[in-house]
This record gives sequence, structure tokens and C-alpha cells, in this order.
Amino acid sequence: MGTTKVNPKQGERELKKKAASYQGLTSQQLVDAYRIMFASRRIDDREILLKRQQKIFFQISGAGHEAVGVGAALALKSHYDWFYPYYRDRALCLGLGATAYEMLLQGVGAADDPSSGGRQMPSHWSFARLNIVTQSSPTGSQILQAVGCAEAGRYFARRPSAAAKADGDYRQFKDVEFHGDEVTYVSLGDGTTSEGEFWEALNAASGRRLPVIFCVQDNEYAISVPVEVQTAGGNISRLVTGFPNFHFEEIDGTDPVVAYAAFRRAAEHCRSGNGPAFVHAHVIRPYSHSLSDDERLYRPETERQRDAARDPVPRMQMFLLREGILDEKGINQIETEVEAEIQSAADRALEAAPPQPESIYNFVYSPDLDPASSAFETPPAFAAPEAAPDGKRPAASAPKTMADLINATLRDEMRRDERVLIFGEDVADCSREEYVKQKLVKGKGGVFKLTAGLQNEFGADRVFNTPLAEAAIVGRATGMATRGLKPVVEIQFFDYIWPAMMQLRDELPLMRWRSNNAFSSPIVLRVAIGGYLTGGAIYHSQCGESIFTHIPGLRVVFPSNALDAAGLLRTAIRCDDPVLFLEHKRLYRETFGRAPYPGPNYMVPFGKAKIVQPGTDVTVITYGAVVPRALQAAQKIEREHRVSVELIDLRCLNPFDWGAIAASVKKTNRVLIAYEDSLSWGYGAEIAARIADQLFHHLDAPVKRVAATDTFVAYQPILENAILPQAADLFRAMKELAEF
Ligand SMILES: Cc1ncc(C[n+]2csc(CCOP(=O)(O)OP(=O)(O)O)c2C)c(N)n1
Ligand SMILES: [Mg+2]
Repeated sequence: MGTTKVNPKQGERELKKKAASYQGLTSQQLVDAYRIMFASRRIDDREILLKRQQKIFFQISGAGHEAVGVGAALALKSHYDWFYPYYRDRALCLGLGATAYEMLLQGVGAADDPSSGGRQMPSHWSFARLNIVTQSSPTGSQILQAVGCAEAGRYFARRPSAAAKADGDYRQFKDVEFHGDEVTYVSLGDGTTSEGEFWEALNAASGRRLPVIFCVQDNEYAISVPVEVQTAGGNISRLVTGFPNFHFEEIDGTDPVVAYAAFRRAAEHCRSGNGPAFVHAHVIRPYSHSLSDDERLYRPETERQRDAARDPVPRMQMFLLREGILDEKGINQIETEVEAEIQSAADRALEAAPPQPESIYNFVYSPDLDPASSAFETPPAFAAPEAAPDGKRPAASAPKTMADLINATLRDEMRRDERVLIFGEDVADCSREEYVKQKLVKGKGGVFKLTAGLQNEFGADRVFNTPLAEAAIVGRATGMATRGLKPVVEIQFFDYIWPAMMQLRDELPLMRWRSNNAFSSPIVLRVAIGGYLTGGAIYHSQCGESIFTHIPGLRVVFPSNALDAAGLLRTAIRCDDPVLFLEHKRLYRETFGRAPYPGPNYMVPFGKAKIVQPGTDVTVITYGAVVPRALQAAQKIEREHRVSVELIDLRCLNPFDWGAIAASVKKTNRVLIAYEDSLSWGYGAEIAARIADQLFHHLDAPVKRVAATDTFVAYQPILENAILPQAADLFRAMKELAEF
């Protein structure tokens, strides 16, 4: 933006006298603030025009919110602090250094749109060079990520060595920058405070004293729903004041000087390490919710006029004139310059090249590190793991359970990479560390003991319990990984993954694609899954992996034995994509599939199936806890009917090994797909469809599936047996296929 100088007739000395009432802002800063506010409003106006001319495809304005944004931009530091703004934060982004041209590139969906390359709507800000992190559209899903971002800054400040670059894994592509006194800004509307994730975020930030500034921009409406319907009592400030460690501000958000002062105090509180801050800014919304909304349908004229009288743009103009900072000529000059800049920005943006259709597949996954490549294929080196601090060392050749080897892999990777940290429900040994230090207790380390001993070895800042809040676990991990950490977090039971579904469907797997590779969040999410538990019942037995393999951008792994679990988990941790790592509870301590410790570098690449046993008559494709059941059935049918079954364990569900499937079906011409999830719309449906499509001429029998019934899993073991696929069901299907 240009640089109109303050009214030269007004001496600096006189202005200095008034500095106190400007909260320390110089007259030049006030002029610049007005320029940004005016530009923000005029870019909205230009977009509205372009939308009406059908030259852009969406518009949502920051009108009425300009003063908060410019106040925050003046108080915070661009490319130093971190920002999770929402769609009304146009003035904030301009204040931090984004340009009108960049915003209009977003509007037309240009290839060079720096926010997303034409993938995300305009006003969904993302500017990597300014630490403005890619935004989605679900209201409030940025808040937990902002908490994670702040946690990462604090972590690196405590452990600067963790920020070091390293070759050969995701760290090669994840540069870390941090400042010991950085803050993270996150904003949201008044309606969005009704979301559960908002409260989870306040709780986490408060409990951990994190330097997050929560900015609620209260325009009293969420589309047509007024604030008293959203918020009990109609004022969010009254509800949040019980959270400890916070600094609270409730301000007139239409005055940039007031906003600046509030953000200065908030930032000071955060930078000093006292905890988070909450800025509740009362603003207006003069342009309806968006271009698709007409607020005259639900707001009377009197109310709209009352708001208009508080419009921050004309108010700021009047302020500058009244204070003698600018005269009319000065105001006109600014406005002329801004109009000219927007005109030229719009002209250029309308000429900008659109993205190529072929580019749609770019950045679904990391372009730098392919976890299916041979770089992730390392042989096992069977030996005893390095002794834990307690000195216990298992015998080198002793077969270990899947639980043991997952624990050993986590330990090895935490030793190798200081960026790895673990959190979730009950994963720590003991949150009240003094109990362990005083040797009063041994510690828990997970409801299945998979993380046992890790807090004791690596400390409570690397392994810790969280509140019981699944969205927070995933959202915070996503924010941390954006900054370069490698959270390996746990969802205690697959049945309870659903509170995190917004984060898992709309956020985590999209960070890279949505931002056109400007951001990424390669976390590992370990989840205990599955049934066959005898009494696990409806809510401790669920599968549902196909819901996640349906999400582009998310790797899904499902090992059936100890060795694969170790090798695949290591690949998951070192890789550059987010991974859902499904661990079957029934297999944790099974005799089937035990293996000696394969060493600290054993890796299995993703998307490579394992031929559990070769065969010639029938192909069985499966994974997870069905593998041992299918093997049992295969051995029986070989014994009793001389049918030779080729048993394929997929191990990894996305990517999956189509090559191994095709080769086997071409050989046997008969195929059964078996999985533990309920039959219809399950993972096997996709495989069956592909076989039908691409291998039709190789089939001598219909493609068959064996899976659970289309019910949930019941408690009574008789019912559980009837519901889940058993070896006898697999045997029957194999026989039918062989005889077809
Ligand atoms: C989770 C979710 N539910 C619904 C919507 C649709 N929606 C978009 S904006 C909005 C209202 C938001 O109101 P508020 O938080 O007050 O912000 P404002 O737009 O008023 O600034 C709604 C319901 C959405 N984007 N995300
Ligand atoms: Mg609102």
C-alpha cells in the first residue's frame, strides 16, 4: 500500500501530546491503519461487483470487522507470530502484508493464488510467508490447531535441538522456525463459540498456559441466528471468565485504537508466559452474512441503522479529520491511491492463468517422500532392544507380541527423533509425576499398556495425558505437525474416534492439498480397533476402516502381526503424510504373529501386501484379525479337500497393493475378500469392484465377500460369534468358490 504522510500542517510535537490517547500509536500508524481498513472494504466491494459479473464465484466480506483486524495486525508481528484467522479477517491479512492482488487471485481461482492455487474459496486465508495457516470452511475447526501451533512453539523453545534438520525422513522437508515469545492468534465469530471444539481449545490452552490469543468477533449474528440464541445469556465474555490463566478483554471492536491497545495487553500477557488471552470484540456486519444472504429478511431497518452508525471505516475517517491528523485532501489522496491499486490488482487478477485440470492430483500426498518406495524397505536386524532405563532387556530371540513391538518402535523413534511426542487419553505413565519419582506407583502407559514406560524415559513434555476430548487430540496434533513436530497420538478406542471426525475428514488430510503444498501435517494417529473380544459389545468392537480409506490424503495401515506392526509404524512415523495406524486389540497379545525385536531401523513400505501362504486354487484377500482366521480355514481346506489357497494380507489399506491382488487372481481365477467390518459398503466393495472392472476375463467364479453382518457387534458371545466372520464362514466360502 502507498504511504500518504500525515497532515504536514499538524506538527509532530502537538501529535505527541495526543499519543497517550492514541495508545502509543503514531499518527503515521493511524493513517496506515485507515488505509488498510479502507482498502479492505473496497476489496470487498470490488469482489461483490466481480461476483455479480460472474467473474468470481464466491464472496464473503470482512465489512464491519476491519478495526479489530488492523488493531491486531499493529499489535502482533508478521512472520513471527502465527495466525489462524477466519473469513472476516481481510483487514488483518492486509495489515500483516497480504496484497489486494493476492486476494483477487484467490477470487478468480488462479493457478498463482498463493492461498490454495484455486482450490479453496476466497477469504479463506493462507499465506505461508506471513505464518497465516491454511483455512477451511467448517466454523471453528481452526481453533484446536491454533492451540497445537502454540504448543509447538513452546516445545521448540524448551528443546531447540529438536528443531534441527535431519535427512532421510519427513524432517528433511519440514523446516522449523520459532521464537521463544511468539503468540498464536486465532479468531472466530460469536456463533462459532457454540462449537464444542471452541471449549476444548479454551480448556487445553488454559490448562497448559499456552500463548494463544482467542479473538471472538461478535457481530451478534451467525447468518440469521442472533447471539442470544447461540450463547446462554447473550454474552460469551460472561461464560468464559472462569478459565484460569487467561487475560480477558471485552472491547468496542469498531475502534482500531481500542483494539490495538487490547491486543497489545493480550500479547504482553501471552509473551510473558502467563497463559492465553481472550479478546471479545463487538463489531458490526453491514453486508449481510455473505452474498447469498439478505439480512433484511430477519433484521429490521432500525437495527441495521443502529449498526451503520458504528461503521468502523467512516468512523476512522472522522477520527483522523477530527484529530487533525489528515485533512480532506489527505483522505482523498489515500482513497484515490487505494482505488487505483485495487483496479490494477483486479485487472491483473482477471488476466491470471487458471490452474491446469491435470494438477488436481498434486499434493494429495507429499511430493517429496513416497512411503511406498524402496527407501522404506529395510531388513530386520533381530537383536535385543536397547535396555530401558529400568535395565530390563528381553532375550534377543524371544518372540514378542504386537503390543511389545509397537512399544519398542515408539521408544526407538522417540530416541531417534526429538520431534516425536505422544499424547492422548491415559497414554502417560502417571500425570502426577511425583508419584513415580517417589516410587509410590509404577505408572500405567495406556489402557492397553502400549505406551508404558515412555513418559518415564522421555519426560512429561514428550509423553502426556490430555483431557478426554478426541477432537482436541487430533486438532492439536495437526497444529503441532504444521510447525514440524511429529505427534504420534492415540485414540483409545476406534469406537470413540467420531468426536474427532471433523478434524479427520475436513482438516488433517487436507492441509497439504488445500494449501497447494504450502502446509502439511504428517501426524500418526494410533487407534485400537476391532472385535473378537468376547464381551466387547457395540462400543468396544467397531471397525469402519473404509470410512477413512475414503478420505483422500490419509494413509491407512492395518497390520496383522507383530513384525509388520513394528515395520509399518516406523514407516508411518518417518513418512511425510498423515497416517491412521489401526491396531487390532485382539492381536495385541495373540500368540499368532509374534516375532523377535527387528531392530531400530526395520521398516515395511506402505502398499505392499504380504503373501501369508502361496496357493493355486483360490485367492483370499484380507487383513487385520481376519488373517489368522483365514489361515486356519485355508489350512483346514487344504487338509480336508486339497484346495490350495493363496492368502494375501494387505497390511496397508491406503495405498493398497493392487499388483499383488491382480497377480494372484490371474493365477487362481477365484477370489474371496474377507474383512471384519460389516459387509455392505465395506472395504471389500472397492476391491471387488476393481476386480470386476479390470480382471473380469480372468475370473472363473463370482467375486465373493465374507464379512460381519450388517449390524453392530453384540455383547453376548453367542451373538458376537454370529455377527463377526469366523473361520467356519471363511472355510465355507472358500469351498463354494473352489467348487464353482
Ligand atoms: C461447522 C459448520 N456449520 C455450519 C456452517 C455454515 N456457516 C457458515 S458461517 C456460519 C455462521 C457463523 O457465524 P459466526 O460464528 O457468528 O461468524 P460470522 O459469520 O457472524 O462472522 C454458518 C452457520 C459452517 N461453515 N460450519
Ligand atoms: Mg457472528
